[in-house]
Amino acid sequence: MTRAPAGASRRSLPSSSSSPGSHSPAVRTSPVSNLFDLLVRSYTARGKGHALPSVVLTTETGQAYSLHDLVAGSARIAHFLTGLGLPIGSRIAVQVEKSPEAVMVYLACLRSGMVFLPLNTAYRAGELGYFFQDAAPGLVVCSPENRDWVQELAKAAGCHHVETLGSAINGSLLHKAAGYSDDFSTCNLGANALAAILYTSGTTGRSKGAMLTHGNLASNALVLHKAWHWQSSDLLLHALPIFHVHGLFVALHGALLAGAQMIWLPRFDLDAVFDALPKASVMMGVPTFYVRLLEDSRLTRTLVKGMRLFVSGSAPLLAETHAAFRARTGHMILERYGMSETVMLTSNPYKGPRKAGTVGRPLPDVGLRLVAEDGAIVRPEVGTDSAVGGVQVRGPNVFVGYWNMPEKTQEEFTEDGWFKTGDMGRYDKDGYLVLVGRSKDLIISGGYNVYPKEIELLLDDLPGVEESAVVGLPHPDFGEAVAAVVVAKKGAVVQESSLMQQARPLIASYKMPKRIFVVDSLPRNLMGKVQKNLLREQYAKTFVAP
Ligand code: MLC
Repeated sequence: MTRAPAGASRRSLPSSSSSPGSHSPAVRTSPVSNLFDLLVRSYTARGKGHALPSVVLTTETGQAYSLHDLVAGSARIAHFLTGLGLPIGSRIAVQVEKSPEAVMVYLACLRSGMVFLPLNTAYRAGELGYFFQDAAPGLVVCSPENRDWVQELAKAAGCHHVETLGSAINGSLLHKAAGYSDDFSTCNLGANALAAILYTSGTTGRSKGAMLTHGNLASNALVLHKAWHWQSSDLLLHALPIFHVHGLFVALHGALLAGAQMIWLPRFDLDAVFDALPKASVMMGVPTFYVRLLEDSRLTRTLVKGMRLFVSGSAPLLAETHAAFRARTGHMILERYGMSETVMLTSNPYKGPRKAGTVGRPLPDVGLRLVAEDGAIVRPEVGTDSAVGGVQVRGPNVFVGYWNMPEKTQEEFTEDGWFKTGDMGRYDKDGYLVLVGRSKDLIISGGYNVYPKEIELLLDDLPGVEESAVVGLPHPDFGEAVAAVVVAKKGAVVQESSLMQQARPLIASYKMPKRIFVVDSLPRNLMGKVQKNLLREQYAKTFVAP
């Protein structure tokens, strides 16, 4: 029987009635009862009749891990978790460097009925403290060097279990798990059991924990397996972080489900990526990856002749990057669209035209509709662009709600069960979705989401600051970069450099404004609202060459 963990406030499943103009398959729940079992069964099965690679992943230093290594390692950790006496559905908060052992922790959570809560390694104490207070984890796993201060935060949130995991197969977690058996009987709680909580920033400055079930993740992995023609002969170049949907679910699940191999890089390091590319067949990245590859003369057609698929997501890929990549390598990057709450929603086709500036069509099993301001459903129009509407989605991939936030959850779903993504889109003449903006105030920098409100609240609290406005400005490397415009309190003198210095220890570095402009006043409209569009125009050239 599935026990919903305390704090979980789930919405009920949407009805399956479809509206005209929407791509809306019947809502189905996944038949999978545990994602771990699905991945392992599938990995093993795909070996039959094929030369199944005995190695699942190889690290930068050449260490090879077999499926047995991952399964046995995760079994030992699962025993350790169970041995702590934590109730089923306990959150396991993990802020560690990327490593194969971190994957074992993830798999251990899936197997033991715990909920994996990955946290960006860039988060500072203030951010972690919030996540611990909100999610009330049963165990926190952190890097050995952070143990002291993380332990304090965990304790303050009522969590008394803190273990460490380093990237050199070190740390107390592995040490304590070492004595346990390599066999663990998977805890099958059913498709509706929570598998992970992913925190996403919010418009109010408060992050929300998106609750994803085994069924959500399994259904999406199965859909992508087919859509992108995964094969057991694939070698995935994995250079993404594993604390977000892209690296953790889309890339990792794809390779495991296919019985494929991975080259496991701790981060996107150009030299390591160029070393790995000639061996790889699939790479997934944020647009910054492709921009950086293009800036390097080592990127040639010959270098990537063994590749069959380059995927881009998490941020808009500029049409010029798409075109330049095609011209240089002969490859058309496949752009897709998703988010933490829904995993993947749309994709350009594997076979068929991949259109720059579009995110393709809804994936099978994903219901998608565009809703105009007056509530009318926007229909695709053959041969011409459609009107713009808010993107709403539903399907077995769509999360079950925000942790501890029933009201927010209710707000983000329509009465008939569609999730409002906050993105605005239109269909192009071929019915491909084009994202044209966001109804929510969001900056996407190098694939990371940053909500201005969070940074504004922080800046406003600094001594001498009266008010601030944070905007995203065009940036050649990160697509958009965070910038702040600040007004000083009467009589106070504030400077960019000292504001930077004070803010830096308080937030993740990717959220830090790359520039802070001090001005006399912010432009406001007649209603008194700050006109951020004027600020974006005024400072548009800050990071780009004139
Ligand atoms: C790093 N920096 C960034 C940044 N990443 N600044 C803005 N935006 C970013 N994304 C800053 C650091 O703070 C630091 O600043 C300096 O750049 C160098 O840091 P680094 O760690 O050496 O950077 P680098 O390794 O080059 O990382 C850049 C990157 C990385 C693009 C490779 O950010 C990355 O891997 N992004 C992927 C994000 C991702 O996986 N998103 C998926 C979300 S899931 P300073 O000042 O300290 O020197 C999702 C759903 C979906 O959105 O559809 O996929």
